[in-house]
Amino acid sequence: MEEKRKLFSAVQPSGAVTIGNYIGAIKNFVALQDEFDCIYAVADLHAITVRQEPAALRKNTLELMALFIACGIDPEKCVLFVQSHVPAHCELTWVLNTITYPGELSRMTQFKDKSAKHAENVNMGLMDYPVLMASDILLYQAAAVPVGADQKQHLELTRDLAIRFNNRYSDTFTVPEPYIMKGSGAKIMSLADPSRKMSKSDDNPNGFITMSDDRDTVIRKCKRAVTDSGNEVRLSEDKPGVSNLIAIYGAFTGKSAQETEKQFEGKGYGDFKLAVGEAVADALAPIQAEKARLLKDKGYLNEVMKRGEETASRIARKTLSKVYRKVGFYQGE
Ligand code: ATP
Ligand code: LTN
Repeated sequence: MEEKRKLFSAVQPSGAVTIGNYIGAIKNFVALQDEFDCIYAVADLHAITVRQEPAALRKNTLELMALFIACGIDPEKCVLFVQSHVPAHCELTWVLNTITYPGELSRMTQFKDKSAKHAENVNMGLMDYPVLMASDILLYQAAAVPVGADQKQHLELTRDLAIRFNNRYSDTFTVPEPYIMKGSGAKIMSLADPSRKMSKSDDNPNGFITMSDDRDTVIRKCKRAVTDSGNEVRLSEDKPGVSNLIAIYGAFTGKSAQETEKQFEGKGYGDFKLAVGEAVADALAPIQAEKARLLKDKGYLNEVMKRGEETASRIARKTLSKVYRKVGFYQGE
């Protein structure tokens, strides 16, 4: 049997998952599970680079695992695990740190944004975040990494580190390709300010829709979404608010921008926003129901995580021991 190419991605359990995370990342995780050998992690080590309430982090980890499965990731086809359960992630990070330059990390956009946002807690972990992310990917020899557009810079660093290591110590890592959706789905913007990305850590909850928002909340947030002057539903650079809603509508209904423009020809923003809200709420309802059902069966979720941990550890160990051998760590002879 021909071996499929490997794919890795992760989401942080750092709060309520937004429809931006879903459209930019999780939806693709589901779509790619037949084409690739997929490994998906709950990135709790990454999450603590900004302060987390311990009880909330524990709860969010379990919830994210349930959400992955509720969205359609099949634990029989994919490896699903929690990052901190596999120590190799930290171990490889240490080695990769020794071939990473501080300047490469301090100029990362996410580091600059998050340092500004969490000025009271600019820690080394926040700066080292992309090296941990590179370790996640390289441990599994992933060829493809589905992420939203905001992670492109981190993927470039991952590629640089893989190439640098391979050149210094001989071929060890697969150099991964980012898998970023084409079009506007790769970066869903805030409903309150379409010049900024939709983010779960936004202080204004009207900016984002979470995967657990109820129907009324979803419809209210869509109705309130900032749109542009005029009243024509049309995809255009000078209509960032409407274009963003067209992308969201498309992601949940499968309709292209042209189809949506046609559907709402001659109708105003009001009708369109209501339709977006209803489409999102309709799509979220079954996911929410399935997630609630899964959360009642903690035994099952724990078992999935355990199985994932075992498979992930096995693959990761193999790469790590290769790395340790190449850098010259004595491993018994
Ligand atoms: P925060 O917004 O708090 O910084 P985040 O949501 O960006 O966190 P993650 O939970 O790690 O961080 O993101 C998970 C995945 O969702 C990543 O692949 C990321 O690129 C993608 N993603 C995040 N926000 C968006 C967005 N607005 N549009 C599309 N994809 C997104
Ligand atoms: N930093 C990512 C989450 C993440 C990730 C990864 C994504 C952690 N490790 C490895 C892809 C591959 C984010 O989306 N904010």
